[in-house]
Amino acid sequence: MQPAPAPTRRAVAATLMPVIRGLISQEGPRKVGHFDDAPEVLEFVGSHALDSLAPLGTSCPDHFLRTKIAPLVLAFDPATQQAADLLPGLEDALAAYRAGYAAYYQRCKHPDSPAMRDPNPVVYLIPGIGMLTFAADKATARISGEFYRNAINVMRGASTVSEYRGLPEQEAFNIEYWLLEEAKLQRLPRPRALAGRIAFITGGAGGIGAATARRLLQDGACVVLCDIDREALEGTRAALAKSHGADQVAAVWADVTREEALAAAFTETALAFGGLDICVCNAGIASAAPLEETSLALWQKNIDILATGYFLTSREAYRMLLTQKLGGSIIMVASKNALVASPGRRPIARPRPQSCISRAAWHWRGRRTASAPTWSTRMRCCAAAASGRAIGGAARGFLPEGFAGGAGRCLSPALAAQTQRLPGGYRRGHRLLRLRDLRQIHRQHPECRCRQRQRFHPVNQMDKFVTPQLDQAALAAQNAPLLAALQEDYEALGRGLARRGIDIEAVTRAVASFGVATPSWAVGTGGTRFARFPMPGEPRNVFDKLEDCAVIHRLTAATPTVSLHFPWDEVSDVAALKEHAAALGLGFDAVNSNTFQDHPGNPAHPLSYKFGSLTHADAAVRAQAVAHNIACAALGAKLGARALTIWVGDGANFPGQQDFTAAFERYIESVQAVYGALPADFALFLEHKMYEPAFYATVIQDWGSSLLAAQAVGERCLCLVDLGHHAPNVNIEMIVARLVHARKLAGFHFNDSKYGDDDLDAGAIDPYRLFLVFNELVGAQARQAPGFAPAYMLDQSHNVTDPIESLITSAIEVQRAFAQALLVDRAALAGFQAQNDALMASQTLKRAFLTDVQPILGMARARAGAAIEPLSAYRASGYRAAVARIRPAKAGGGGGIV
Ligand code: RM4
Ligand code: MN
Ligand code: MN
Repeated sequence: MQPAPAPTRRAVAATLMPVIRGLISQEGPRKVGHFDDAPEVLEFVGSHALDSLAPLGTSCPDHFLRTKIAPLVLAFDPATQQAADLLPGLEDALAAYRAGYAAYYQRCKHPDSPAMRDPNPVVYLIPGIGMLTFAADKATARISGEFYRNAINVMRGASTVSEYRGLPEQEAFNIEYWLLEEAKLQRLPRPRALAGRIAFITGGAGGIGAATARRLLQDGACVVLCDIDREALEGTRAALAKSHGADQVAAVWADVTREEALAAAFTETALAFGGLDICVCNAGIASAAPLEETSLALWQKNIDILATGYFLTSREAYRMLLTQKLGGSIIMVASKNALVASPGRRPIARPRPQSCISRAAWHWRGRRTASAPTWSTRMRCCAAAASGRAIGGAARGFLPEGFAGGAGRCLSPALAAQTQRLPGGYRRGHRLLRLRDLRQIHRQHPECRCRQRQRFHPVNQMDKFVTPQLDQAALAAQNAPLLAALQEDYEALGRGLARRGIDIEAVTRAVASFGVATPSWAVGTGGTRFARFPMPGEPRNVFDKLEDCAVIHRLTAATPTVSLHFPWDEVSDVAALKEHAAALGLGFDAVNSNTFQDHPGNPAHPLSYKFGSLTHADAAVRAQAVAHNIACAALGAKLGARALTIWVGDGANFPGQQDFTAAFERYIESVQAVYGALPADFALFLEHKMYEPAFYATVIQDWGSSLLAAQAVGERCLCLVDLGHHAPNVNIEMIVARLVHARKLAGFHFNDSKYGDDDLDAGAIDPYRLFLVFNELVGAQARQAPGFAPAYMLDQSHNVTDPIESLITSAIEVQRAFAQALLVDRAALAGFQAQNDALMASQTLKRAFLTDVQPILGMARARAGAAIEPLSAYRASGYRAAVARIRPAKAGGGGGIV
């Protein structure tokens, strides 16, 4: 096969490398890549013999210790295919390679063999394109490539003389896993803090950029210097290469105001190292002129470099981070002097053109999850002293402590104060742009006010909100000492399950894709009818609540969505709320309406719900409740939710107080009115509850009433089961079976209880019941019950625990019950049922329930970049104490959520 032309080869490699890097760095340390399209490589990958020679493996021990016994060959024909055609099959190709490697390890291992090493390929061969190699650092990646080149020469040489043969597998294994080799590996120095990370720095040829590069290099990162000054660029590159090794540093020219130049610079970055982890937007200019002397051209130049340049750089970086799905950091360096002039110093210019940028404190975080592996990205812009003292504290959070001035130095005290005392500024989402100091209009932006609190939400304190310990790198470090034991337990469990005919990987995959929504109302302490005992750092508003929910998801990778409650969570700027959630990597599950209490001062609820809402005897109250539900659904739709949950406390406290029939009919009529006004495809969930606040008779007291109503209302009206809303000992799993049968199961509010609607943590009292519920669900899933697509949500109230800890626990317990239910031997169960073997049937369930699935849960989390032990990671993070410092303490008092 003819090699593709050089530009195509480079383009294909640049497209492929970040994707491969992302896929093979999900677990364990990040890898750095190397691209080689030397003629001998091209000849080999283009030869007919590739398919037969490559799998034979390399022959010389020295070679395959570096290259692994065989490369991964990616089928590709540059004449007819594009780079994009390679991507869809990549994941499977890698999985197959890993499975092959694991099988090789299993076949050949000895009782005292070291544990299996990273099963991902090192060498990737792409016909017509060349060879990619990936390793823990650049030098190793390059050298691995060179070793494979040697192997190519050996194969070529041998094949011309006679027939090339690889080393017998067992022999190869014995060398690869030679105990002395292992001892050598164990004695390697600990990798530096940023080993395997790749940084891109604009304005990298001098000043702050070069200082940042030096520091990142010291910590082990690979650095791409990007600058417009070719001469300075080469000078700095050469100097840094000399001090830190040529492998570690690359240089690329770009004008940051030009889109195509930046795109090319990032292509070069991918080719040089395989991807990106840290982008430092630093290229700037220092033009200073008093306002009256600032020409339009100067203004424009500033905008081009300092605004457009930052935008283009961060956008390209973000695109690459998205491709890798590994998270990363984008740092914006801005001038502190533009914000607050140093004492005794004239402000550089006041207002100076770039103030509009440098006065903007941006705090932005992104986290993508859903079905994809967890990852997070953070972008911060902090005031950096223009003195060359690196980059202020901007990097705290992912860089080692002390990198840039230590904790608390992220913003200068003056700036921190400014960004936190919000009235008088302008903010939307996470951006805070202060205009006052520009002597511009002093105004409050009405849009930014949240109805809940008559002032801005100071949500911009991300530097304080996210404790560094919650960063992905920190979590990985926390996981590191636990990994070996986890792997061991996982393998042992895998063997045990394999004996039962169960593929542990299939279970782990199912668990990994399982999500349960957190209830926004549960991240604050709840309380009982009697009292509420608030804890430090209570969320003040929905933005804080989302941040707490994000912590839960970050640690568990199990709670990608949040269920909101209106009007508790109502805001006037819905877009900002959505943006905030998206930046935190959260989506929304069913939204809830609230007509079980009055909302004094809220113009949408002038009438009281004391005697009911949707079923109230007074049509005006019913209309008000209906309107509220419709508004909730509309709000939910804007946020991307797909359902509205209605729970009403309507009912009677005394016999005779209410006409049962009339009340139920009014309920149906009201719900029909809501249903009729729902956005297209929106579902309506009816939640039943046995009692409270109505102590004698509740209108929708049980699943029977709920089902009757749902059937009367319409197809998209379904029944939601809150586990706590039943009499003690009620057979909830059977209710689930009935609702599945009727195609009316909306989903769940998971919690646990001993007496009533206790709202205790899921599985806290009766984990077996939770398992039995999941047994029904997994059974329904397995037989593909029609219309079966339940929504999983938590609904709890916390009186004596930290809500975040409780919700973490519950998410894990729900996942555990799901995993256990996946282990039920359904064929055997059906057999025992058919034979009326009651004992064995119940034992079949017990066996699944009693299997310790902890390693599966831990592995799913580890693979998703979450915490193997979320509770200890949370406690170690100091998050609660950190938020307590910025969220004012609340006084205790009367009853809370019931
Ligand atoms: C209720 C019910 C609802 C929840 C409220 C706060 O008992 O469980 O789902 O919205 O509490
Ligand atoms: Mn509920
Ligand atoms: Mn409840």
